[in-house]
Amino acid sequence: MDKVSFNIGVCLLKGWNGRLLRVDLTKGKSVVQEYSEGFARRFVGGRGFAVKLLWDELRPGTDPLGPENMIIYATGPLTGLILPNSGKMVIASKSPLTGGYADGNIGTQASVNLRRSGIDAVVVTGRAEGPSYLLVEDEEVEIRDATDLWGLDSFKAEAKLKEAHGRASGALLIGPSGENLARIATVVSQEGRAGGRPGMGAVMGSKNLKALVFYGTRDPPVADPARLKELGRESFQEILGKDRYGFWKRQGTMATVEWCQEHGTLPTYNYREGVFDEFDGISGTTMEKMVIKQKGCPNCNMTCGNVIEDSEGRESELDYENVVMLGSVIGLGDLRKVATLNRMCDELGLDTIGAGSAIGFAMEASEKRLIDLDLGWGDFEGAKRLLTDIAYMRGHGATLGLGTKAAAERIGGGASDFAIQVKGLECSAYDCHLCPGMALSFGTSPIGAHHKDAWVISWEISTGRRTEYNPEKADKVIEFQRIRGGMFESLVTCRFPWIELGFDLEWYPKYFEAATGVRTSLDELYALGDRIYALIRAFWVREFGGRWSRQMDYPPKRWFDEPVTKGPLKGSHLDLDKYDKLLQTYYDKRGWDDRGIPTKATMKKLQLSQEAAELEKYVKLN
Ligand code: PTT
Ligand code: SF4
Repeated sequence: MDKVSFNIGVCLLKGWNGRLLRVDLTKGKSVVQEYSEGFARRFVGGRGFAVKLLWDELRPGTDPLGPENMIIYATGPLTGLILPNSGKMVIASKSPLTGGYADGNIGTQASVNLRRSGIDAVVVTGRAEGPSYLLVEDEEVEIRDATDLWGLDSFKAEAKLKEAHGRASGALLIGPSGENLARIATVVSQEGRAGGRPGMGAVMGSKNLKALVFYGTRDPPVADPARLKELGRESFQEILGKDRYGFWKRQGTMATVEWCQEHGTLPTYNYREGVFDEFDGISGTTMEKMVIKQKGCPNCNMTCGNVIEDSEGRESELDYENVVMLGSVIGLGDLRKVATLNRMCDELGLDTIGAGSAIGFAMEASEKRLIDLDLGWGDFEGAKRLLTDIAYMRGHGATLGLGTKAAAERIGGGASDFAIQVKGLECSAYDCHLCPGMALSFGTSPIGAHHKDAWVISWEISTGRRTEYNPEKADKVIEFQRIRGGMFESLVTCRFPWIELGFDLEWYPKYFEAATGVRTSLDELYALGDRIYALIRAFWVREFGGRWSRQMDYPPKRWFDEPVTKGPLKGSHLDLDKYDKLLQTYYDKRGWDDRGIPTKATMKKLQLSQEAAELEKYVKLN
């Protein structure tokens, strides 16, 4: 197979390596390409790079599982620097689950190593003839045969790659679910990190790409190394001193289980209810007594991956989303059993949110006798079987592996009413029967129902206005989308120091300036977020054309039509008219029209006039 070398040479940009690696698996060729300073300044990195590349280069209507689709692995200017929580990258593509823009964020040594190999992002197109993996070792790039890795679970495949390329290498992999094109297959790394919920694993599988391995030994170029070192030292120290640090180290994201139960927002029985009678069995407090070790991403002193022994004596790394989606959503209240399902998802390369939602959906469909499947609530053995069937796309798994939206359409009989998704992506673990702001966040998330961009639920509940639909909620959603979906996804660094410990956001413009030499402010970084949001929206609209409508920004039907029957919010449900007005307020504030499409004036203000002209070929802009 093709092996090429590239010369690092002198990069005129500071903070960025200034290079993309382009790999065409059909031709077996790779080439390193320099990008312009304008591209770096306008789109910064990570999600910003990804959406611009997809917008410019992906022909609308491309089959997400066809060779022409692109998959992009993009770091940002902060990735891999000795700064808190900087071991992240974005994996993006056109989604086979939703048909729209998609990405995920993963923390892994692979991110740091990619930057240290002198490259900022890898763009993969084509389809290899047989199972392959990409190896980047400093200045050498090679597409290698992966026949002996194909079919292996992600843990076994990663162990083999580490054996071949050393423990310091970093790998991104798919499991059997990606190989078999399950649309809810994600990309995994380090036995418990995952990124790319909307089917990024299936895109890799469709390209016969089992893994990418990165190893690099040079520090990324930065403008002011001394200042950066000082900032790094001070900020790691500040994180250690935060009031919430001790509790965070004990429970990490798992503290949210009890909090959601208390506030009636813990999704239970496929989001029928917001409280779970057996929540104690899966809570952070229960987990604390079971933790055997903690794991995390590189460059992090908050290590949030809590590992426990599962019901079969194996290690399983837990997070809130994993536990709730494979616990209360499916009616299972035993943490060690939940951990077994979680470990299976990591091995098989299935997104735990998509998988838990698919199982909960199947349990309800079975209860309603819409499918011929004997699967009751909390049925652990049945859930195990179904997970395996989804990963291998066989039996009922072949339908459920398409995601709940497509599965419901295939099953019929009203099943769409209880498919808990937006734009085809399953909701993360927050029940919104009485959280209009969080429902708006799910509705307008740029990839489908993910909490990653605007997790406003904590603010919404703490301000005591769960039942109101006032414009402040739209403001809050936009504010969070700018910070989380724009800034963090483009600088590419973990948001947890800020959102979980109250680490000051003003650190980030300082890091950016020390790394790149470019003075910036939070407001400028938020404007970047708005540009990215408008372009992602343009991508969706270009793909969907006449099928696009504001209804695509609606949360699941269940939250409007079926009140919860117990807990503190008993009898509650969302109000469709009020939600629709809140959505309009959101559009108005963003400068989008009543179809949810950015206006010409908005595109111009965001320096997207050329992109607006392209979009006009598909839809008339206001
Ligand atoms: C993320 C989504 C989440 S969000 C979780 S737990 W979470 C689930 N994790 C999965 C998993 O594990 N295994 C698996 N097979 N599937 C999984 N699916 C689910 O995927 C993650 C942390 C977490 S834990 C969160 S919130 C934060 N997310 C960040 C983000 O999105 N951006 C950012 N700049 N910083 C973030 N920090 C936090 O990172 P997706 P990770 Mg993840 C095992 O990928 O597609 O975005 O979906 O990355 O390295 O595992 O760290 O309560
Ligand atoms: Fe990774 Fe958790 Fe650290 Fe964030 S806080 S960098 S997700 S280990």
